[in-house]
Amino acid sequence: MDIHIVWAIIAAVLIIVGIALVAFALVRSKKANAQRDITPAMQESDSRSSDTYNDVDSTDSADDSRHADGDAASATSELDVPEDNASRMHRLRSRLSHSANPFGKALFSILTRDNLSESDWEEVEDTLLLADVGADTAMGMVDELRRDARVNGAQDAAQIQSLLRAQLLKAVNTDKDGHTFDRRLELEVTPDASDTHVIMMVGVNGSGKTTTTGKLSRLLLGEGSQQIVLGAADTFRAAAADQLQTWADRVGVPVVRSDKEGADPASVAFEAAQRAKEDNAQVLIVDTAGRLQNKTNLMDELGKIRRVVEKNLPVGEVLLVLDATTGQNGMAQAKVFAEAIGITGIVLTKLDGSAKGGIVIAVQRELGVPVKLVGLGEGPDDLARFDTEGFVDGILGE
Ligand SMILES: Nc1nc2c(ncn2[C@@H]2O[C@H](COP(=O)(O)OP(=O)(O)OP(=O)(O)O)[C@@H](O)[C@H]2O)c(=O)[nH]1
Ligand SMILES: [Mg+2]
Repeated sequence: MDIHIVWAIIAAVLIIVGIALVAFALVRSKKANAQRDITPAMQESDSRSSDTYNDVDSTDSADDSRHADGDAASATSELDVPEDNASRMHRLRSRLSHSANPFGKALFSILTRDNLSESDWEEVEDTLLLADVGADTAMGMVDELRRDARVNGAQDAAQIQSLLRAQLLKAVNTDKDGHTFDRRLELEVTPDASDTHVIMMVGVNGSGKTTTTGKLSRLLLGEGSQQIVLGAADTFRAAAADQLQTWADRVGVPVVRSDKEGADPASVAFEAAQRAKEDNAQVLIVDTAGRLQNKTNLMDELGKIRRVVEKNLPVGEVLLVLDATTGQNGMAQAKVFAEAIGITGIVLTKLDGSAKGGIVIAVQRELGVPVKLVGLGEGPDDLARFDTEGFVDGILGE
């Protein structure tokens, strides 16, 4: 065949292939544009996370799930809707009252005896001690009950019952100096919508920090918070960030994290604060490690996390997460945290598995800060605001 004809055929084939490739590329780009129109926010957040968070990943779980099927509406419906507040309170109130050791019943049966003797009063004190209310509080309550009984001349059972209830409410609601506790979270005390409120979770390992971080984000979403960011500043265990991510994915909350085990937790916390600030989020919750090589390291690290977060945002709340089943042992650890970094409130977890309800009174008196939240189970919505009356009713066995 003539060489010119061969070249002409090759040129024709190349031109056809070229045209086909250009047509294919045009169809692809048209499809991509259509996709972008459906989820503009998604694209914005993607470019943000790849531009700004190279070392520390910022994963926007809601956006990721939208990527997966390219259908924003169906992805949204896959997210959990946290339980609303009224139903949560109703469900957990009875669990809270059952968690309290009904030592009030025992007290009541002693107090309704005729002519209380010295040994009866000792029995009252022992009952309080057994319920873990702490020695000082037990003595104080006995003194007040004795005085009240004399002053009021309480004779009949109903009178004694209401006296006891008032005493217990006072013990649960006031600190050592008689000041009434304010159980509101800082974000409710200064509810300026333009502010980002930072909550740091601290406590020994296994107390329930990560679980509570997840549950708290659900509780706040259920109460109407629009945007929450989580910071996975526990880099001691690689799995810790995954654990937090799982919680976040369920409600579509972004997590700022590092996948490197042993990464600097303070830098994760710093990035998290930066992201929360840039996003104008209402709340940033920072999960921290409960264990390091030693106690001093842990306290130093928590201090550093706090300082770097405060370069961007003030830390309004430091919640100490305490396992109620550890009783008086947990108290010693709690004091170390309180002294080293200062705390603004307590989350008492695993109250569902504890019959030592008196620990609420003891820990508040000892640390001088209120129990703001209680964990009442392993379910995602098993976290509640502490409800004093429900709790005291439980103590009284009502
Ligand atoms: N029954 C019950 N279990 C709880 C509660 N809160 C947490 N837990 C369980 O306690 C265990 C430890 O919880 P985590 O949230 O991992 O504890 P942590 O403080 O983050 O632990 P580290 O990350 O190791 O420091 C998990 O199995 C939780 O399900 C609660 O209120 N009730
Ligand atoms: Mg944890």
